[in-house]
Amino acid sequence: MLNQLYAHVKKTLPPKRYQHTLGVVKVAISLAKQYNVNEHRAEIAALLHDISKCMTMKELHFYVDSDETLKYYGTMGELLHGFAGSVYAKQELKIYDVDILNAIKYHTIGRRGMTILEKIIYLSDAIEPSRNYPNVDLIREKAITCINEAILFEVDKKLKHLLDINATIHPNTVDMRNCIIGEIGKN
Ligand code: DGI
Ligand code: FE
Ligand code: FE
Repeated sequence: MLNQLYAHVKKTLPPKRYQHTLGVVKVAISLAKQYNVNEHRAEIAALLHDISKCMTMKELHFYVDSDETLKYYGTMGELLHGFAGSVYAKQELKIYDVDILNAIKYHTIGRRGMTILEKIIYLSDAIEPSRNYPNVDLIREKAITCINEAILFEVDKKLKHLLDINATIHPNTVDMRNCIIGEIGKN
């Protein structure tokens, strides 16, 4: 079953995107060990997180459900691929584990109250070995000691970039940040 999933992802994604996916799998398995999360579930979620990344807008809209929030951001493929990916994983690949499906769904924009598996996939995506941006090594170090602090650092970097380029900011991204700050306060 796992071998078949790897073959399917390899066939579906261009080589560079597949290499990125393998990087996310590697980091996600190591973080799963670190945070006592089931490694098999982390592997599947990481493997499938970008399965819809290369879909056309038409394909994306075929899979995305009519989520209220997405109505306002539905023209942006970047923000849709996680949502489409989770529906695709369920419908086409028969993945029924809700935590895995949510980890795929929210890996780009996050959400309030993420589970540890969702956080692992979100962060692994941002720090896998081929990612290269200022302070990525600092986030990699923080990921080992405190996943919330690592995510906060990464989200702040992302928000600054989105503000710089005058992009719309999805409310989930802000919700995730507020929620993580609350969780860090309780540590
Ligand atoms: O699919 P990947 O490239 O591996 O990574 P990803 O799923 O995190 O997608 C990254 C893209 O998502 C990047 O171009 C920034 C964009 N993004 C994330 N949150 C927001 C956002 N774009 C906008 N406009 N608003 C957001 O809140
Ligand atoms: Fe993605
Ligand atoms: Fe990714």
